[in-house]
Amino acid sequence: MSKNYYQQEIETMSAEEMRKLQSEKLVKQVKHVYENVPYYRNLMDEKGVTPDDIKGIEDLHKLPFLTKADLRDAYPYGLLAKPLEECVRIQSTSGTTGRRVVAFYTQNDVNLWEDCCARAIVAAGGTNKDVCQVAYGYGLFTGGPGLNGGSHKVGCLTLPMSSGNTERQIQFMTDLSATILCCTPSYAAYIGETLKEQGYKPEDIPLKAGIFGAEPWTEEMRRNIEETLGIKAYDIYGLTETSGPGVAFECEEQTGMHVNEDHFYAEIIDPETGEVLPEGSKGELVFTSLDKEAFPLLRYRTRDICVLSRKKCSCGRTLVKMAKPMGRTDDMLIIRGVNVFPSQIETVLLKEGYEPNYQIVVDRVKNNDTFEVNVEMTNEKFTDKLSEIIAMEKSLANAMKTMLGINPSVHLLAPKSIARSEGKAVRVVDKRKLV
Ligand code: DLL
Repeated sequence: MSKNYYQQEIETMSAEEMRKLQSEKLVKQVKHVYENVPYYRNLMDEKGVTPDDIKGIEDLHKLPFLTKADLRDAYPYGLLAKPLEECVRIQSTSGTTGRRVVAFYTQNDVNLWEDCCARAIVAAGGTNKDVCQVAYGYGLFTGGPGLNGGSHKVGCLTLPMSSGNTERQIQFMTDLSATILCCTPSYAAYIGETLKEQGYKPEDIPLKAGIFGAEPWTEEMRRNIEETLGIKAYDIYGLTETSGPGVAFECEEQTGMHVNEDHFYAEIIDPETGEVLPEGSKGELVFTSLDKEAFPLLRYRTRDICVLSRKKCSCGRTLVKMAKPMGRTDDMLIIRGVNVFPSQIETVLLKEGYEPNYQIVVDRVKNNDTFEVNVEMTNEKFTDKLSEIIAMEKSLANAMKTMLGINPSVHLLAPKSIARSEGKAVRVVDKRKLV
């Protein structure tokens, strides 16, 4: 049995004790939100629910859901539950202003978030003897700051690398003998391949573990990364709305991620009817943050399709486990760790004077996402001069990069060359087979 706990009492708490703790926190949290977030109070009033109706977790289903559309409506301060003077940080998702989620944190929120990440690092075998290389993006994205904070809490020597500059990643990794790597699985695979090309064998690489998440990845990819880097690869899940990485993390059993359910209560619902489904059912994952102060979301619909399990885990943790997300209920793509909605591409095309006749093609070549956008030229823009076409492609790619934060390769096609569909247009061809 594993002794790798960061907060053993919580991580191995009995189901009854956990439910009691969650119930106490929920009652307090609902009062806090009702009193301080007029937006959510209105939703509760519309449903005819008051804080007095919520006596424990068994009453959670009475509360209204929150969706990404609510976050957009309430942007930027409408869901804030603490005065700005008490907030010390924001983090945000990638995307346009319209899609952007801005999450606020008090110092206590940051502290609890970092605890969640510390649990993940310890579950991956991390101690204060480790050198933890954080190669998630730093800045508004939650990956870098979250794992950085967790790594400090564990007492690892933290290398705040951020993503990119692979040569430098390898240099620091080898010179400083990094033992834990935190980044997206696709970047881990890319680092692995580069190391291999440079002649490194798994036994020459100092790493022992990796904590990879922020995008879907398969068991095949896990095996591939584990073999190339000579490590054990652990999954980690989270979203900006609930604070970031560390909502759930994998233990040595590697059969799903333990949800930090003392902070985030998980439900699975039928995405069509909103009905709560029993354990083991596949449906949309919904989270309630039980003790976040500044940005506490109640019954937030993640759009991730998932399954929960309370099967006993050999690591000794009693925290409920979530399977790897099995897709989404919306059309969001995650390309190189960045959230991309087809509607964003459409917005750029219309702004730049194109018709919305396009197709996004995503693939994974050598473990790296490729991102192509095929766009029809309009009759007005049509030209057969190569230099003009190249210039137009470049300018469109730049406009998309500004909108999305990542660079697509844009191909202009002759008018009417993208097949018209009789039903829904096929806007996305995802060849990565991630689930
Ligand atoms: O991706 C937070 C994060 C950072 C998680 C670093 C793990 C590691 P967002 O950018 O808001 O936040 O994207 C959240 O990414 O709803 C899922 O669809 C997807 N996602 C996150 N982790 C995983 C994972 C961060 N382990 C969205 N497997 C979520 C599959 C994941 N999908």
